[in-house]
This record gives sequence, structure tokens and C-alpha cells, in this order.
Amino acid sequence: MNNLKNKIVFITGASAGIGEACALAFASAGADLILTARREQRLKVLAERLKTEYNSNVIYRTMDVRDKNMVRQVVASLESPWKNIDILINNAGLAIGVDKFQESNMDEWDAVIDTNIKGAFYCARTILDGMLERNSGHIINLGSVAGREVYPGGSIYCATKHAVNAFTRALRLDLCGKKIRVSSVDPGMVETDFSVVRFRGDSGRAKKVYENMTPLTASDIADVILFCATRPSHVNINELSLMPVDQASTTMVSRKSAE
Ligand code: 8X3
Repeated sequence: MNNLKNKIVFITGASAGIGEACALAFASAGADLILTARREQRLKVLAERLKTEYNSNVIYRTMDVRDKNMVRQVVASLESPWKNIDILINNAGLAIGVDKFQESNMDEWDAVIDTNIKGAFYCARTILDGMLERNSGHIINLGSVAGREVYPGGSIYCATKHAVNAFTRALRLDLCGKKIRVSSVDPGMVETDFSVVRFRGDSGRAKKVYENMTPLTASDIADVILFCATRPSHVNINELSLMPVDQASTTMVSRKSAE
């Protein structure tokens, strides 16, 4: 097993959901953490919690992955030893709406495309410089079952996650011969704020997505990401897809009526 003690892990979208769960999982495994997200106050609270509960070495930076200059500046400003990032968890991502493509709002596409695709590219490209210098590292991209299947109302989101899937596979080709691992973790239905954001803050509608079924939790996904990171360093988990038992595809979910 790869020991994570004092390994430096850079997490995007760390303020909530899967990113926050990764912070907890990796902290409990002894990793040192760089937490990034747009919401500074949430990062501050999480960092304090990690210090108290796990005695973690942790720093946080406010960062919007859509802003490549900010990504460059955050990474460039890291001092030793923090600049020696071992693992990048490219987690920041979102969906907005389930509108048919022909009814969707072009202004809303930008946030989804720029975060899910370009944000992952910017972070990987920036952090890879140091990984290549040290000939060591691991990039773990958050894909989705929406990167393997499509569903009605998912055109933009599915397209972005298909792009992440293509990126992960192509990056592995470009890095062949280097000691840098590239993985994709592709979840199905996970109950986080994902659906609240997707339904533009309508938490009642978001709750209905997971009604009468048992979704995955953010910590289920963090557990799998931790598994990828802790394989021996000659082992690359290429892609790992997981769904709740109650889900068989993006369009097939078993719901039991309440008894
Ligand atoms: C989230 C899974 O099925 O809502 O990535 O697109 S789904």
C-alpha cells in the first residue's frame, strides 16, 4: 500500500460534498492537505476541524478553477514543502438544470463547461510542472457515469463529463514513461449539494432526486478515491465507476414506495 503520511494532496472544490469528504478521508490517512474552493469561510472551518480531529498539516486557498491566472498564482505562491504536490484531486464541478438542450440557457453553460472541463485542465497543467520535475505524482479526476452515458436534459453536463473521461485517457498516453498516475473516479447518484445547485437552489426538488432510494454518500466516493491513491505506486487505477445498488444506469433507478 502507498502510505499517505506527509503526502501533499491538493483538492479543488474542497468546501463541500465529495471534496470535503476527500479532505476528511485523506486527513485521517495522514496526508497533508491544500484545500481550495471559492468559499473561504467554509475552507477555514474545515481546516480547523482537520487540525483538531486529525492533527493535520493543512492550508487553504481561495481559488476559482475557472480563472487560470488565479490557479497559476495559487500554485506559484506555495512555499516549500507545499509546492511539492503529490496528488491532485480535480473535484470541482457542477451541473445546472435538466433542461432540454434547445431550451437551455447559454449563460448557464459557461459555468459548467468552464469549471468541469477547463478548470480540471488548468489545475492539471499547472500542477504537472512540479510533478514532472520530480517524476512523481497522481492526478485523480472526478468523472461521472454521465461521462459514460447520456440522459435527457443532460446534454451540457454529460458533454463535460465525457470530456473529462477523454482527458483522463489522453493524459495517461501523454504521461506514459513518467512515474505519474492518472485516474478517473466516476460516480452515479451521490447525495450532496450537487442537485441543489443543479436545481438552482430548490432543495425540495433536489431531495426528490434521491427519494425512496439509497444514494451514495460523499464519503463513499472519498473512500474509493483513497483506494486509488493508496495502491502501490506501480499500480494505476485507470477508471473506477460506482453507483448505488438502487441505480442501474443514469435513467434506471429503483424506488421503493415508503412503507
Ligand atoms: C452526477 C451523476 O447521474 O446526476 O455526476 O449525472 S448524474
